[in-house]
Amino acid sequence: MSAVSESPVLVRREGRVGILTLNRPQQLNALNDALMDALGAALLAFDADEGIGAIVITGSDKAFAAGADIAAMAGWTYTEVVRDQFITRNWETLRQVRKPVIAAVAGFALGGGCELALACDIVVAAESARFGLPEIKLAMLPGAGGTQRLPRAIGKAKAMDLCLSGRLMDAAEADRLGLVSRVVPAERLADEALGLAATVAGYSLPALMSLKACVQRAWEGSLTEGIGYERRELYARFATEDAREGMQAFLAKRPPVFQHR
Ligand code: DAK
Repeated sequence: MSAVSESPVLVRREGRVGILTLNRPQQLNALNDALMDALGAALLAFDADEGIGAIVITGSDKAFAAGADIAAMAGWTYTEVVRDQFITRNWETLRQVRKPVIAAVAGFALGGGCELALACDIVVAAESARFGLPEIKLAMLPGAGGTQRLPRAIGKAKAMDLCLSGRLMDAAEADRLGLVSRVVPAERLADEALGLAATVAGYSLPALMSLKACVQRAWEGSLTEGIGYERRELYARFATEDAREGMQAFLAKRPPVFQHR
């Protein structure tokens, strides 16, 4: 995927799809504060942009991201981490994004890089993708949601295996366990991810945001609460012009024209 500017995160758009490319290739896209700040700012800008319906986050052929930047992190003290709120300040901005976010992963997605992919809504993996939470090898632990999202994604037994052994898993295993949405040949990754994003971004934006929020409820909350939330969100669809258009277009046997309201 080409890009228009040089920074830790390259930003471009194709139609209604916003594309963010992690861009520290010499460090295998290791995540430092500058990169996470840039990523957060770009995510929020796309989320606020009426012309964007879905967002893709990708890396290089060799690495989506090989984790937090160990060189940067090595000097941090406990006091600094707590005082500066590293995680809440710039590592969890992705949680605020209401539009669908697709991770397009080739190569290493380790530590914070794996956690970043886990926090996306859809993960399209190249056959070259390698996932893992190897923080234990540094006497650390996955601290950007990994100990919580990985068990939810693949179950406790597999999550414990990965976290406690620090081993990597290939794309086929990640697919089998449900960590990724689909696996594609490496040379097809960009086309598959962008094609999927374009399809998603073509749907009604309010419906997409509502649907994403419903599935997040299932991921994070109880069934009873989730069913109630889903019901209210369904009722709310009937207040939108797009739902009327979608159903009328179906009945008239024509493609819908969504106005995203
Ligand atoms: N940080 C910094 N540099 C990294 C890096 C990383 N995570 N991963 C790779 N690099 C650098 C290497 O040092 C090397 O730099 P030069 O020597 O060329 O200067 C360059 O990228 C190429 O890497 P390799 O030479 O090692 O390449 P290989 O193909 O041989 O090996 C590898 C690839 C991915 C297997 C290997 O580089 C590796 O094991 N990397 C470390 C993976 C890892 O341990 N990841 C977990 C990091 S801990 C937090 C939030 C989240 C986290 C922490 C705090 N707060 C907000 C407080 C998360 C923690 C983590 O992710």
